[in-house]
Amino acid sequence: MSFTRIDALGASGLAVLLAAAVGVGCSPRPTGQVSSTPAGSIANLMKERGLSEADVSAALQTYMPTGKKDEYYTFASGGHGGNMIVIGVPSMRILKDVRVFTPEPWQGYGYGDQSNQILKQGSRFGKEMTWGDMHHPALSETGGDYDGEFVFVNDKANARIAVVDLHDFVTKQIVTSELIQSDHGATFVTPNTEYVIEASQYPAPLGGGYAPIEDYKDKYRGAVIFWKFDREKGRIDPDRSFAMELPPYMQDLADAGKLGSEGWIFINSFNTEMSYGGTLEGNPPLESGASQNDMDYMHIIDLKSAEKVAAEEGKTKKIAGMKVIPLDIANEEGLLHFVGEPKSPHGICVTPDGKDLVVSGKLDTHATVYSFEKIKGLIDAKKYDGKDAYGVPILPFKDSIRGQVELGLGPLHTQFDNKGNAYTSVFIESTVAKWSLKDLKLLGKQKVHYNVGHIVTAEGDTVSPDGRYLISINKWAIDRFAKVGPLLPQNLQLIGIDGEQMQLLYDMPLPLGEPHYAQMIKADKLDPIDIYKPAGIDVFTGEKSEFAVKAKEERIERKPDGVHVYMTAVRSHFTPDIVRVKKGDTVHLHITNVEQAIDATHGFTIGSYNVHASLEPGKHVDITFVADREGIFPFYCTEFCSALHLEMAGYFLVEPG
Ligand code: RUQ
Ligand code: CUA
Repeated sequence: MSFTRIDALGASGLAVLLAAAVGVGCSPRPTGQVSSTPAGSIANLMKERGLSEADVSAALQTYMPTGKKDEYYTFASGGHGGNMIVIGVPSMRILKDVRVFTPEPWQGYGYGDQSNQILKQGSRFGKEMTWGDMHHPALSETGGDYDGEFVFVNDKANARIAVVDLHDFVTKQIVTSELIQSDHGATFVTPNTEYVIEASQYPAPLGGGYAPIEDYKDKYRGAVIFWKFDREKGRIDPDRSFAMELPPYMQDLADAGKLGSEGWIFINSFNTEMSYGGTLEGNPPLESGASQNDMDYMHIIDLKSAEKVAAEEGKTKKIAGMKVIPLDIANEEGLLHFVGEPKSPHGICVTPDGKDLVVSGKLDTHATVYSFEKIKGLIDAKKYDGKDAYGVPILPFKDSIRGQVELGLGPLHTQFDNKGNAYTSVFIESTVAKWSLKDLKLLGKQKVHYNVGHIVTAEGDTVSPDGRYLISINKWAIDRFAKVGPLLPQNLQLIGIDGEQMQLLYDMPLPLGEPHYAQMIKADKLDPIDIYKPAGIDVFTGEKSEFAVKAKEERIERKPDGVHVYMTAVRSHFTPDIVRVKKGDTVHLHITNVEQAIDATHGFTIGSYNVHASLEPGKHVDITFVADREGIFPFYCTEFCSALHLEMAGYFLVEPG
């Protein structure tokens, strides 16, 4: 019996199916049919647990029997946890917690030389950051579709971008530019991942210097960085990246054009009032100062032309090492246009066909649908409503839009399905609104609990969304789960969207930082490796390490720079298992897990030395530290790897100097 299309059966159909399956109330089960479910037990279960048919339908759509795998991966930002969570859909089981901006011992991330280097790359003004505020993951794309190779994430607090390789789900690179001091319109990729977009949020003097806040209009600026991605190397190339100066409005979310609008970049903004707070100094608070104007500006950037201008002699300035197109050059070259957006817009989303843009504002009840064709026509005809204070031409709002659709209080972010529908989160009323892109009609609403921010649908911001599932990423959970004190988990709600009406399927508490945005990709698009091959791989270069150790070549060597320990790990021993050093020695541990069996992972720790490593099959790790305390320090394997796991241990002996 197949339950795959049960959502289409409706509740009464479900009852019949269930009855047939377990023989409730209908004809008795034919003799000879073997079942582990006693007759009537499902009906009893439903009764005992007070489950409705809708509940059972939801359970059947999300339950994953042992050994069965999820159809989709969702990559959700971990917010101020600085990590990224990988979730299987429809089961909503957590599959991985990828560390990006935050150290984490289980993965050994931030506990060895290699991953420390990655974290160090993200230093700002010489200071190492051990956390980040991740908002928007972006899967790499080919032809506007997710290709399953990489995912990029941002850190709003410290203006950083990271590259996570989906072959092993490990962070490979963090880039940052001191040009800007925060970001939010990040990360978004162009349809072939040529560029990863990072737009600043809070204006500041470009490059990180000081200027009095009273000089806000003159000295403070926004900027957007176009980070060039080198797919061959799987890394961002800062030397081939460039930026564009923007007026000191607060740039918000961004999106890249696709198909007909490919080559264009769209960025929202708020606070075109250029309010900067100062409540104790007699100024209006930032939030009310920033909400005076009826319209803010969508930034429309001609990226293809900007790329050419950036390559020309004398058209850019170097600020904090970044090549920047100044605002006056951008204006001269016609690279930047504005069009009005209703009050404090937040979400901006290009439709799958690349023809329209959906913008919604927290303080406006509509989603506004812009037509790229109209925008392009106005730009070509130079039909402006005037210019802003910084000389940027403003396109007439009325001539740029295709229409508006009334959605409710506080519409934010929009995603799409495969049937021409759009779904918009409505923050203040805690609903998801479904509407038709074609005739801009509201089709229905689904209540969510509570205060939804972003939503994500399956492949929902690509050129070919899948429909199927939507996850409502809610900011509050209030009464949904057993109590755990004042800090509540987040609530990710899975919603089925294949039927006429949306169906709430599952509540998933997530006891980690706030996931802002997520992207959902078909699982079969990913092809992760099982082990590192050959043994001795440095995970952060992807190459065999020069310090890789082979079985039988383990040794301890004293060199001018300290004691080098070449160690292997294999079930169930470390070789060498006694390491003798003198107090004050610098110790270089080079450990290779020489195993090539799936899941034969070992851990390594030396107690009281804050040393830890995760050694997945084939992985090589280097750990450098100073043996600054004499004594006897047991080391052991931290993964229960075998029957003799407890015996996988040794002694680190630090003799008095
Ligand atoms: S957002 S606050 Cu994507 Cu709605 Cu960051
Ligand atoms: Cu190796 Cu436990």
